Amino acid sequence: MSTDVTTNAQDATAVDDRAARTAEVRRFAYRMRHDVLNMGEEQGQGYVGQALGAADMLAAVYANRLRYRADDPHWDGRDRFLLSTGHYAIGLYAALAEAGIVPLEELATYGSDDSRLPMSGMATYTPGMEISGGSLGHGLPIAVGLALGLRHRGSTSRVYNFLSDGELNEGSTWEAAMGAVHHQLGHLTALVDINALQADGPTAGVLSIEPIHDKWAAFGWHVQRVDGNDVDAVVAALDVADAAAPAPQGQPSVILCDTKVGCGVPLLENREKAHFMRIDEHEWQICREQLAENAPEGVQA
Ligand SMILES: Cc1ncc(C[n+]2csc(CCOP(=O)(O)OP(=O)(O)O)c2C)c(N)n1
Ligand SMILES: [Mg+2]
Repeated sequence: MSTDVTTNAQDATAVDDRAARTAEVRRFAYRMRHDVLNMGEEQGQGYVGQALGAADMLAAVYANRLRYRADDPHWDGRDRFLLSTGHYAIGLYAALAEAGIVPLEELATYGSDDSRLPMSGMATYTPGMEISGGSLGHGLPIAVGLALGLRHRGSTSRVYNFLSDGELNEGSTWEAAMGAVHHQLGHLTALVDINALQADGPTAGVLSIEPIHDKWAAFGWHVQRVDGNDVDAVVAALDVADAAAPAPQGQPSVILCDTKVGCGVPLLENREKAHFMRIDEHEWQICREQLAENAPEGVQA
């Protein structure tokens, strides 16, 4: 059976179903966070903080927006979701599993030898992983080329690029941002996880990106900035982005999402050395219990 999640801009805005969609996104994100904790425990460490922080963004795309067929990850009519940040793979695996593209039970193999789910995202290993993203700053350039190619072929697929605030320090990102506007790639949406963190410390200290709304706007993008852990706001922003450029010819959109590292698990929200977290054996269960305390309606805690 094919799961064809189809929500084009016209359908989404014509039908006032946003409350139902956001409720589903919340449940999806909650299950993703559980998956992330389970995968993290397999390794005892990892990029758990980013995955928990970005879960609402990923869920808003996968549970609400993206067109895909779970049983046919290479279906030509699919929307493309490009994860620039290979180290966020643990978060995308959770989304792919909840979307039915990767079997849920396979998450237990995360990071082990011969697994299809390596610690850094690899397109050749994992169904639904469109690009290998370890070298930062390449996602948006690839997205621009892909969006151009799809339009050339007459496709109506949209292209989403997920990138991090650290990637806004990369010159290649801004070359691509310029190219997207030059080529009027209206079917391209960039989602930036602004978690204010990088490997070497806070983004503000490494190389400040502000005023980031104005920079994207100056490059000619349609810009929105939202709380990336406010599911209503992210879902609404995706609706606006698609409605702003419903066709493959127009203004590309960027949604700047301010997120909290470790979101949903207070024990991890204020952790030092949050880029690559080491979590003690006894802490995983505490994390799960803390997450369950805020389970959304309709899911089993
Ligand atoms: C081109 C490139 N330069 C440097 C690195 C090393 N590196 C890995 S993660 C990272 C931090 C990037 O910032 P961000 O993605 O915002 O970090 P996070 O929020 O995950 O802590 C860096 C510099 C890399 N992978 N690729
Ligand atoms: Mg960051």
